[in-house]
Amino acid sequence: MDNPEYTVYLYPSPNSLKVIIALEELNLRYQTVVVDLAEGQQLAPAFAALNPNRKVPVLTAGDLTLFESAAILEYLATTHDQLMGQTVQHHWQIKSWLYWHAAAFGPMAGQAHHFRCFAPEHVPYAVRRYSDEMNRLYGILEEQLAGREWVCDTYSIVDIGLWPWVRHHDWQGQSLINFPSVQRWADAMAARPAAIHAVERYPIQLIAPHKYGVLLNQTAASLKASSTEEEIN
Ligand SMILES: N[C@@H](CCC(=O)N[C@@H](CS)C(=O)NCC(=O)O)C(=O)O
Repeated sequence: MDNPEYTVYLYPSPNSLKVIIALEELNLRYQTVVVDLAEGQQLAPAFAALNPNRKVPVLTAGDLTLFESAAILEYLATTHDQLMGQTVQHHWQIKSWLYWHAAAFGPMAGQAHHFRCFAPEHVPYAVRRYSDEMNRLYGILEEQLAGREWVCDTYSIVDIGLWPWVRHHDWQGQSLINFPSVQRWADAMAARPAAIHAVERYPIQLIAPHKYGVLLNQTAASLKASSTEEEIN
């Protein structure tokens, strides 16, 4: 593609999917670079220069480099003046829910996935803790969606941020039978062309258990060592 406005560094995972859905909804031109997390490409100095936290997604737009999926969603919505409400009050309501998604729903879902599906040892306390917390959060989302088409009334980046996690509610130990408004909303999200495109183009890619090491054994010292190693080579 000639001179796309945006480059997305991604791995087919919920956080990366959000960015693709937003770009598609906004009808923007972008290119993608897959960062192979299983091979530890996120730890390479060239990637650490884009995101000091060494995780995907990252978005670049000219001289600007952004990390954290919620910041990227907010940037795209604000820059293109869409998906972020029309009034000041609505805008801040959307921000509250965006932060809720980034600080509560997403991280707790990630921990639930980890302890329920991927942890090398079974830890009943952690499974219960994160499954219960997800159940509580689905209850909050259900209350919010009852009588509303979208989380903040009109379609927004909050819907885009939440849906890639809700798609995997079973990994979080939840059934949407208990959350009928969430089910109705998730079906509506799944039917949007932007979401259809994103999941077809980037189907979730699970990392093979024998490759978990690179994800699970990161410490400050190991990150430092990986940057030094790559610099020498
Ligand atoms: N809060 C971050 C989370 C990003 C994140 O956890 N990305 C994962 C993939 S979904 C990752 O890059 N993991 C690589 C690693 O942990 O080494 C966001 O919303 O962008």
